[in-house]
Amino acid sequence: MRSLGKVLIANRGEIAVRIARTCRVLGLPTVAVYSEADARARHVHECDEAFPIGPAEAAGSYLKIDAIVGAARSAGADAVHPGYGFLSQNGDFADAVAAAGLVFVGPPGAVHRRMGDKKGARRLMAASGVPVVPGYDGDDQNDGVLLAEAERIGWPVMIKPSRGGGGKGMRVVERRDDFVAALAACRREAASAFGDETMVLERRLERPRHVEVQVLADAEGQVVHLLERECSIQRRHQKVVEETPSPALTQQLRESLCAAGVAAARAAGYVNAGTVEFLLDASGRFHFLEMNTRLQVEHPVTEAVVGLDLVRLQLEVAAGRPLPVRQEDVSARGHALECRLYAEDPDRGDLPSPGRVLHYAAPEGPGVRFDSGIEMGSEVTVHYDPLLAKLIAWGADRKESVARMQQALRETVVLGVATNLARLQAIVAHEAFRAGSLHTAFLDDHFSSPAATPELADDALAGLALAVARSGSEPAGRATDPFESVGPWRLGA
Ligand code: MV4
Repeated sequence: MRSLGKVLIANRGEIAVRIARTCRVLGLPTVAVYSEADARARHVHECDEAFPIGPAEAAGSYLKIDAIVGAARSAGADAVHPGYGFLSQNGDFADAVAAAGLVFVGPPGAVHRRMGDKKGARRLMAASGVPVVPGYDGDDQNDGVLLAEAERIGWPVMIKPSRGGGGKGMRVVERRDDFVAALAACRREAASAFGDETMVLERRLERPRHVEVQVLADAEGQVVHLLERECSIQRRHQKVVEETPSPALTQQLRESLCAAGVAAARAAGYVNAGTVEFLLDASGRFHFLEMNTRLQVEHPVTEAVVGLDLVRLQLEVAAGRPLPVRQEDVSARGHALECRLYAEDPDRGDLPSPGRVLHYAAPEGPGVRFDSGIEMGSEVTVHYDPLLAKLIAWGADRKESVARMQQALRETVVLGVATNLARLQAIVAHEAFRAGSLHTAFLDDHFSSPAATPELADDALAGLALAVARSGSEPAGRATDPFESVGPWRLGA
């Protein structure tokens, strides 16, 4: 066992701020890294030291293994926390950190590679008794073999690149006649995106729910689960609202799902915090989809109901300590919801909306948590994910967490960039959402027309008026007409 010292956070935005918070609580010094676009970003302000690592483009900075390991060395860091996205699931990064004599806060490279390959992961899971979607994960990748396997599986079939996680590069094929052309297109895309054209085939499940299991494992082989999260409300493979417990599970189903999550983690030889994704079909059967070998964006809902700090547990396990929680100590209290606040423009097909955050107000109150990566004056650029903040609401039951979330959304104000705030308000107010009737086509079914998302609520407009009044007394150099600085906001109809 080693005790951790200085932690370099190899990330930006809200997750870097989140990780820095726990490090500070634990008394661990923190090191930020930043690109040229982020010299004045919030995460830099929240850390004790900061090192520049390259240009705005992530490929030259947050994705550059040498630059980050170099910064860790210069800073005299002892550990590197990768956050999510960027290099967090890159086995070569995990190995490079370890080779530099530093602790990687996550599983070793071999585990990332093992689970980052769908063909191998499916086989490993099936061999370990974890149910997978009926499909094909064989080595023989000839057109004829794949077509015959697709016929056996039954239409519609999904073609998924073996190396493409999170929905990247997958295609649905409705009938035999379209298969060979779709396969060729998938291979071309996968070859350029992943340098590997291996495909797996799966039966396309109809309107499945996405339910995932949070697992934690230590270096001694202890594995526990921290129950499930439901993440069915997504658009273009981007999650928007998540919750725990899932309204879809009976206690019996929950137990078998969570046991399957633990079995998956054991089969993977897992260490640290990870998430096992399942699809739940209409008949209540669940199927392994993939494993995320990192902390998830939506981890706060789990923290809210189980009362644990996942980043702290990650750091402890990474330091070689045994897990301080046994399975029998884990229990859920109440219900938690998370809404992701994105800088994207509902009037422009949800395209990212870069700009300066002129003003924002965070929600407060019982059971409310706001994890943000921004501060007044923050610049939202096109270079990175447009996630501004996450609102998390806890309640004694789903009804209370939903009501608290509605209040939290009413209190939230962001001026200067367009956001999906009104969309979030409409989602949590929707009767299908209130009924817990969630599935992966929820947003397409209920929110594809702009009319489904009304203008922002009156409370938010009151916040706008306040901010407009304040912006009138701002220093020179900003827009002189307060209404100009309001950006995409509109008053009235
Ligand atoms: C599927 C599926 C239906 N059948 N696989 C999307 C993200 C990636 N992790 C897997 N995804 C899906 N895989 C089979 N065999 C439907 C989806 C899917 C989806 C899954 C979860 C949440 C939202 C989704 C939206 C579209 C498609």
